[in-house]
Amino acid sequence: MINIKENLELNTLNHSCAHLLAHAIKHLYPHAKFWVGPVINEGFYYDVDLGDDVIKEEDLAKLEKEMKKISKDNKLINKIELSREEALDMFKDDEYKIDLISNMDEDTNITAYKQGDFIDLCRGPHVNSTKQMKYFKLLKVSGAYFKGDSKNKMLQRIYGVCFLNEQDLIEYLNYLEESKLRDHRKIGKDQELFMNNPLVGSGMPLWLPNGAIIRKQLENYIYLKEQELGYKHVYTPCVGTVDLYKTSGHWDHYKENMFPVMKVDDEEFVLRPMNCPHHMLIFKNKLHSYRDLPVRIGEFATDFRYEASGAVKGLERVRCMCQNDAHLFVTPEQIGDEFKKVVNLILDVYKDFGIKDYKFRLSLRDPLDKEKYFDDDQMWDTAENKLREVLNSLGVEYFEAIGEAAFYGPKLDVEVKPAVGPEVTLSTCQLDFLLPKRFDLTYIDSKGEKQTPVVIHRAIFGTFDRFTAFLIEETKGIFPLWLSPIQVCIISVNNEYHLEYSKMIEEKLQNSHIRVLLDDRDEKLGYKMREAQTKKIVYTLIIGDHEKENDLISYRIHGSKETKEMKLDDFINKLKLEIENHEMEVE
Ligand code: TSB
Ligand code: ZN
Repeated sequence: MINIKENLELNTLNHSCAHLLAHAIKHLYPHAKFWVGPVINEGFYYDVDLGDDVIKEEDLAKLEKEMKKISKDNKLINKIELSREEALDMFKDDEYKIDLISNMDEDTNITAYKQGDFIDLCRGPHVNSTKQMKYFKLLKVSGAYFKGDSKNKMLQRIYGVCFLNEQDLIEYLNYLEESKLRDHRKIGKDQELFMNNPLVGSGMPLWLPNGAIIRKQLENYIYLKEQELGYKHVYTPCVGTVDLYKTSGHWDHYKENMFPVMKVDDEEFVLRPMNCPHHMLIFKNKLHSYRDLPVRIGEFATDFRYEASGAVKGLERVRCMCQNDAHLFVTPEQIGDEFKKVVNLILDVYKDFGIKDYKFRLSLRDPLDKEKYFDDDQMWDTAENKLREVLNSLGVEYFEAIGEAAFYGPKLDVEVKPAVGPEVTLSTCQLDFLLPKRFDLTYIDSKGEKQTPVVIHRAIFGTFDRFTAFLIEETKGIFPLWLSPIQVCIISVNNEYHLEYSKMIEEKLQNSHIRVLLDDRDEKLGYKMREAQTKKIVYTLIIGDHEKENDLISYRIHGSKETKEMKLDDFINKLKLEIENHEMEVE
């Protein structure tokens, strides 16, 4: 979707439309006072103080009508240059404008823009006439504290968007509609996948039984893949002492992303933001020969990170997350091969999930940022060049991003483009020469000498949280069979005659570990079938006379109107196969 702020023409148009909105507000609410009305990526907004009046969603149409009227009037938009005194005098009754003017540098050229009977302090630029704003829409209204400070007065923020032609506006509104339909927070609530509660805290989702089923399937899926590739899984505590994170370097380079210290007796703990230090200690727990390497330590590990409250979003950006993490301890010669295996695992998983639209980002350090990055240019150059070399030999296309590396080393991040919204970083594979040194890790090489291993940090799903958010939005909550919280819904057409047979089917499915719901309510067939649809259940079985007499089941797949019939045992085998193969689509 187009970024309006970055498009020069749309930026000006939207800025002018913010003035058009303010003009209309002034007509309908003459006492209104305005704070700022900037252009944002998605259009524009205006913050307004309406005294005791409140603008609700249903008032937006009225405002749009007034905006259309002013637009039709074809008012010319004129720029007026003002001296500081003139500006202060012109807006003397408006404390918001006085605040703006007073905070301007002495040498700022102060300008205002006038259209008909409306004048607003503004830097511009603007379009020439109100007539140029024809294709706009007011989108929503919310509260916003003056200057974003909760101690200040609450203003009303009205959002809108404006395009150059009707087609673009319609497309954009359709896109917004689609985004709303896919929003994982809404689907998560409707389908009881996860919830939040302020008593637990912001960015700390609670996974409900339906969501937990999905997560468990993802865990089982990736666990098996990792096991086949020689990973050993561990469990470690989600806290560590401050000293642990001082040793790793997190304390010096990652502290602002961490929760504050907890003191218990004589120990100082932090909630861990990453699991690497724990895995380093597990490696260190015994002597290693070069023959043992690579050692691959995996964990589904809970981490806590301080994310700004405004950035927290559903399961996509959380403060408590579970990484599908692993640390691979390798000899320098093994880096290339082991890295390739990780990239192949990522590609394999993406193929299973039908993820096709993604880019590899080589995240490098910012050599000037000595605070974020460990200060050892030679180590960084070695790691970055090695990573480039591996990527080139792999033949994958990638782009470079300065300042996106972890503090301990460069990363290969995978940016995935979802059906709606901006790219998200899911998988990551990182090269680290630092932490093994800081933890004094060693292995014995073929000559019997001590060497330091290199560590590859990697997360295939990234976190289960973010990956699930992505899956919900991709599938619109219609999950593939193997992930679906309820896989089969059995509808007994008439309980008096068909319930017993339906119960037998339910039991057989359950014994085959298929997640089943028997709808034996005394409701009409059509009603029960519609409900199975809204619950996004993959298979709906309809059990009536025909099925009972012929020892059959009839089924419908979600979204299809076609009914097929089958012997129960064949149906069970078909489902088992589809589940085992992690089929994304079923027939
Ligand atoms: C891979 N130490 C490494 C690990 O060994 C590490 O922590 N890397 S990370 O910082 O890049 O995080 C791994 C993945 O977690 C990211 O690729 C991203 O997909 C996911 N992630 C990061 N922050 C959040 C968050 N706040 N909410 C949800 N997922 C997140
Ligand atoms: Zn790590």
